[in-house]
Amino acid sequence: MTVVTLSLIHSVALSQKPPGEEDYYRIVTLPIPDGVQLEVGGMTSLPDGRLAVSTRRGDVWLIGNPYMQGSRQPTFKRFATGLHEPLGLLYRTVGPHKGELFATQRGEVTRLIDTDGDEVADEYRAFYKWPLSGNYHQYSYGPIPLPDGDMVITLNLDWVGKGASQSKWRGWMLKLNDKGEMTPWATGLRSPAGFTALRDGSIFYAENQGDWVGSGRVTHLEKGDFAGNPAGLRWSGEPGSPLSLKPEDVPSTGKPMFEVAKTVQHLKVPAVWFPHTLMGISTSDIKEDTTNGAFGPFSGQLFVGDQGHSKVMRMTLEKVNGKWQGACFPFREGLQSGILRMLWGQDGSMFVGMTSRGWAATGKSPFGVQRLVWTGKMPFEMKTIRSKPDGFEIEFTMPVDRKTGEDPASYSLNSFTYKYHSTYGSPIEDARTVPIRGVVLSQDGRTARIVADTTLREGYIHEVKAEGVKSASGTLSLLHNTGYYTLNAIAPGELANVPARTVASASPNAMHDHGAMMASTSEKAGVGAKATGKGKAIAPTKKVVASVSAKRVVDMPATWTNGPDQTISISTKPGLKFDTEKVDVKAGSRIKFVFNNNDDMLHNCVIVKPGTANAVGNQALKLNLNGAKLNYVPASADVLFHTNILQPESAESIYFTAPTEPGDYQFVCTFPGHSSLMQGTLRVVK
Ligand SMILES: [Cu+2]
Repeated sequence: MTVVTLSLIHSVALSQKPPGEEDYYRIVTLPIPDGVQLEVGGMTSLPDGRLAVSTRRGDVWLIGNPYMQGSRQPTFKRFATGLHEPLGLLYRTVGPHKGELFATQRGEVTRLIDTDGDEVADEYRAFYKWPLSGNYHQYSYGPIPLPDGDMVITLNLDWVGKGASQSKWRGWMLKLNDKGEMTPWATGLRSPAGFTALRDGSIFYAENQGDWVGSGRVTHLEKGDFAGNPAGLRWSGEPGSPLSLKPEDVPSTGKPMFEVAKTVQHLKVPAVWFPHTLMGISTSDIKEDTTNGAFGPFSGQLFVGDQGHSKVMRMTLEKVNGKWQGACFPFREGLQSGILRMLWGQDGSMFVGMTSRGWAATGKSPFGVQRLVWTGKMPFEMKTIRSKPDGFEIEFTMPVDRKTGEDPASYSLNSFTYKYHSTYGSPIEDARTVPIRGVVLSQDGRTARIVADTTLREGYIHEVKAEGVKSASGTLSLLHNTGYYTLNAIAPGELANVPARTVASASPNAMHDHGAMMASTSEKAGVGAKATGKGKAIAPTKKVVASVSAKRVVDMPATWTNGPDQTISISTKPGLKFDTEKVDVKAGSRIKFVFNNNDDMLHNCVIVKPGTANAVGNQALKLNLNGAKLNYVPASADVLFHTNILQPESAESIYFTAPTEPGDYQFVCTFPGHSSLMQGTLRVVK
């Protein structure tokens, strides 16, 4: 290990460029023959090392030599075809169907049987079926094997402007035995594309932001659990249902989920929240690291894919007072399409299966398979974060420098939560800075105990940053300096021996300061608006002045007695697009601008100066914890006008006077992950 570390330092010193993710995890792209639309829905490995991939187009491909050994190209053989969007594939290794491929189509789990050994399926046998409503959002996933030989599948909710369960068992996880007998396992699911069973049999599933889901999250599901979206409870009266909770038993109060769970029986809080846009935007597959070190220093931890941000994230778990909880961290971005599936290769590398049709992603390719390979270099990372009775303990992947590692100023802690309500998503709620009393660094420099100067808030997400910490050699900063720990329960144990701090940094002040910081950020947005002077001609009504900035005027100005000169209506299209590429307006004319969000996710529309859409989109990303509160609109002179973030199936009209200077102005959605794709031109003409 020492040798590895030294060689890394050597190479850094030579290049003078801080190492990036690519120095530790290489991406190897699998070449795909022309004509194969490999929109990966499911992925499994065969005992001989080949990959089997089911595609959303309905095919199953067997891919030989996926490791491209000896520089040979992979081979593709079509095993099955004509399936209905199979979003899961499993090679059975136990039981009476050992050696068969199981695919989950929209309406059934199907056994694909090759009777004559020519590696083409001859029989497609229904193993377990369920009804369909025909709604586009009725995705079905799995099966995932359990250690006891059973399997689980999950069924998405319909989308009808909100989540709905229009046919039986939508919104459920179902358990299947080898005879094809089904046991309803848990419900409250909304869009459960990824789930896994750990080696100990514990089942975890990943949820996507939506109605009743403030942010992405991973939840431990035991029999009879209710994971939060009430639509599936419609079927709780059916025979075999493990719970009798009804949709009307679940109040939409906007209180945090952990509060509501104190009174709603069966409601299960997540083990780990993945803060929306701070980590990713759409969780997908979950994989436990079973590589025993072949994939790097994270053995036993979990990796979670993200569809929209084309990246893989990392998650650690611990059990405190009988509850699962833990932290998530960034891991590796830059993959070529939207990640749906992850699979361990025989060499301990990770295959990543991707598709982005209709589910746009930052990766520009429509589909693909890539492999993440550990280069053998040790990344300087927070390996894990653990709860302590008076704070957190960070374990690093390598010893840290004593001076920066012991300095409280190298760290910061913030806590926050989300609303639990029928609305789509949630802003960050009740954010507070947690003052740090001190830091105790272990003798070997590998763990730092961060002691809070206030009682931690159970139930809240804790942002743990270690921005100032350097590696023992002093040359490296952390590859990723932030983790998010979901504190369902504060761990018991001994308090660290750190004396209370003196008056200068007493905790109540620190908390106040943070509130002031947030407020001033919002104010700045308003001040910036006035400073640009663009709102001058608008002469808004008094009500408008009181409620919105000059960049977002939602009532028609009183002086527009003849109404607007032009009304523009722009809508969204699936796949992160506006329905309008270009629209012309006359310089200085009065514009009513209607933005319709008829998509199934959140969007805004921001009108910016020519050529600045990408820059404004990037500034929006940097708003971090303040982003949602500010509608992802940065305080920038390049921003001329904007709508707020709009819920799905909602619209907002804003009024503005077009710039007097002709040019190709732009409109852009600055919701994180959208800005590079959701752009259009507002051409101002004489
Ligand atoms: Cu958007």
